[in-house]
Amino acid sequence: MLELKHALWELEKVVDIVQLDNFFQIYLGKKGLLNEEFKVMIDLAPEAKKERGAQLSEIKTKLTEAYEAKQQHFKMGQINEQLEKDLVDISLDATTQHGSYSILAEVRRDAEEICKSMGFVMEYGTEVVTKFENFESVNIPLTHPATEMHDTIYLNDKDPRGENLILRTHTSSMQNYLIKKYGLPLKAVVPGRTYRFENMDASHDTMFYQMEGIVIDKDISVAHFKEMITKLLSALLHKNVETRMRPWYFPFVEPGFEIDVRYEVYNKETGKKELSNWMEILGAGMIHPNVLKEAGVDATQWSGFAFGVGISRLAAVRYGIKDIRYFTNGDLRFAKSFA
Ligand code: FA5
Repeated sequence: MLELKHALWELEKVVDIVQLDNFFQIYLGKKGLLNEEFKVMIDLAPEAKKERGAQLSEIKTKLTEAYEAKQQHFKMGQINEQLEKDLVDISLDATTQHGSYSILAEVRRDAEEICKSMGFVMEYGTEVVTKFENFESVNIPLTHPATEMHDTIYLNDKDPRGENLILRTHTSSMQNYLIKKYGLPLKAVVPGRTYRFENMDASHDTMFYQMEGIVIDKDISVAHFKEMITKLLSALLHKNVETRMRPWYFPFVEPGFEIDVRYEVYNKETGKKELSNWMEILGAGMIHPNVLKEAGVDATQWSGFAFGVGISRLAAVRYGIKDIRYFTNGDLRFAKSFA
């Protein structure tokens, strides 16, 4: 005769889903012991039938509950096992380096940090600008031959004046915006991409990085600029540099100059230290009164200097790279050699 206690004891011994299926067939299945008992019960006297019927119903309920609980237990076990197998470790191993900055990005980030430590505020600005921002706001009339110095890349989209937007040819496009945004005195830098329709060569690319610097205050002189730029370039090039100023024409400065640098190098052949050749690295000058006026500044009260340094050329000097086009030609062998 089927007893609940015995059946539960049997269930307890079951250790996997296959044994559980067998258990079900033996006890709870269509041809299982419980149904057999129900069949036998039909022949009993009414009183005994009632009593046995109640007993069997209780056995059926309790056994089914216990069976289902065990079934659930095995299912959860299977799910957990699967989850363990499918587990993806999304944490990165902090001891291994995954990727690295390009050297151009590294020099730009360095420049940003150095300038911040020297008290400059920093803005990136936009690469798509109006002709007003790129030219007129910095004293370059659109008919001026200087626009040809910056062979410009035009976009189809138009600005509110109905003129085609352009890709900025220099970061000086931000000068007017910076003065209006921050007011005076001002000490700001703008690192970022610039674009020109250039004849490409080892020191000219069509996309290159510049960093604009602008300082406006009372009684600012060329001496302030020379002192600051020598310190900035030495920090950026990781060596003490000598700077030289050559008079140069930029419509947005007066006087204007180009800055060359030279520094000590080791000559492998002679085994002696010597000075490198002068290398042009940036344009600069005292901000033209027209640029100040255009931004609403009283040019009789305030003065300042601005500079635009070629980050791509700086990176080339710092790492001894002969051709700046390596930075943008996507050659992985070059990128990996600095990773
Ligand atoms: C300018 O772009 C001026 N806006 C700089 C300036 C700012 C002058 C503020 C005065 C006051 P220039 O065209 O010379 O000037 O460019 C400045 C620097 O950008 C250059 O010295 C050079 O380092 C870099 N540069 C210019 N053209 C290229 C190019 N095609 N490829 C790579 N670097 C370039």
